[in-house]
Amino acid sequence: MEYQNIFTQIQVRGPLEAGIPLPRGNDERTGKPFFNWLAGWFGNAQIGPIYLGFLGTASLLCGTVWFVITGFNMLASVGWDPIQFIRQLFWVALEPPPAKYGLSPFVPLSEGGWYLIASLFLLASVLLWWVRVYTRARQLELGTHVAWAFAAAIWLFLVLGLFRPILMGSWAEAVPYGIFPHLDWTAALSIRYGNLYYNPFHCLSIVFLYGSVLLFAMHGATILAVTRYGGERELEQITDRGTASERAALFWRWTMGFNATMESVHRWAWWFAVLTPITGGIGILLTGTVVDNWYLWGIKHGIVAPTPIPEAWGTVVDPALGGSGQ
Ligand code: 07D
Repeated sequence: MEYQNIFTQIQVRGPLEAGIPLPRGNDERTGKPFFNWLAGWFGNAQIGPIYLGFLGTASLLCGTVWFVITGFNMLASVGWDPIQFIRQLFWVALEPPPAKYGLSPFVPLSEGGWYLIASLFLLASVLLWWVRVYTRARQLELGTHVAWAFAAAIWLFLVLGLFRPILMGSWAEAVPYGIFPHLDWTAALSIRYGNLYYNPFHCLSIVFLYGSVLLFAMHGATILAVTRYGGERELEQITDRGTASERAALFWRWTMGFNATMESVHRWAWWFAVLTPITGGIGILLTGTVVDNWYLWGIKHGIVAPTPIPEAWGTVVDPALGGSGQ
């Protein structure tokens, strides 16, 4: 018999439990807990109880308002036809106001006013959820690492929807709500500012994104490989290094000459994940504000290998400068 699997196979079911009383009080819990076999494949089989509190409830309410405003605008855009709504779900959007309104908060509802209202609720929802994550961690007397990692993602979210539009002087710069429309927005931004691939912060962000994926796969695989020696009890292995962590460490020293420790691998993972949106946010903040064309910026700084341009084409001029290219 071998212990090798993708899904969790062992579902330990003790009595349903509500969790320890919290040292700081304020630990109300909502809902009667129950077991779910399918949930047990992916994590703990016990669902609930959940803590909602004021912040959680307010955040969910604001999120729902954003969701409903966005959904109804999308439905209106297909003439209130539910069939078309489903058929075109991937294409419909709630778009920000056009550039002529600048940063005005007073925009006709049908021209982006709804977008601004919805965005305000989304902002409130995300920020309230952050405070909830922070306060729950404090209540449990944990570190606040999850909250700060979430803050890094919120930094990119704020750059995309608030800081950059403000610096550019127009809400039109914000990202539309919609599945393909938000992807079209990324493509349009990349083309408009001379190809985002040449933005070094986009490069860095990709390094950390792919790096996070690689680290996650390496760490997940390593721990699964040593669970037969109790390796998934990582804390015990940190404080009293057992045969599982010894083997895991040796495996990596054998294969690549270096090993992270049972503790440091989590710091690697946290920093790689957090640096993805931090560097990304810097890159987006610079786009159109400090740098108008990343391709020309790349040529200027010797990053882009100069492509021989046929004589007849003349010099390349930043299209944003209104040059004709001679
Ligand atoms: C988006 C922000 C935090 C989100 C929060 C959540 C809700 C509620 C509601 C569920 C993820 C808010 C909550 C909204 C949800 C319900 C109901 C975090 C986010 C707080 N790129 N690119 C990146 C690659 C190209 C472009 C990052 C690769 C093209 C733009 C990442 C490629 C073009 C932007 C990345 C590639 C282009 C990015 C995102 C390959 C045109 C950004 C990191 C292989 C398509 C963003 C600096 C992240 C950024 C970004 C990867 C190509 C455009 C590293 C692998 C050349 C405009 N790209 N990209 O963590 O930061 O996102 O850029 O081609 O803005 Mg890119």
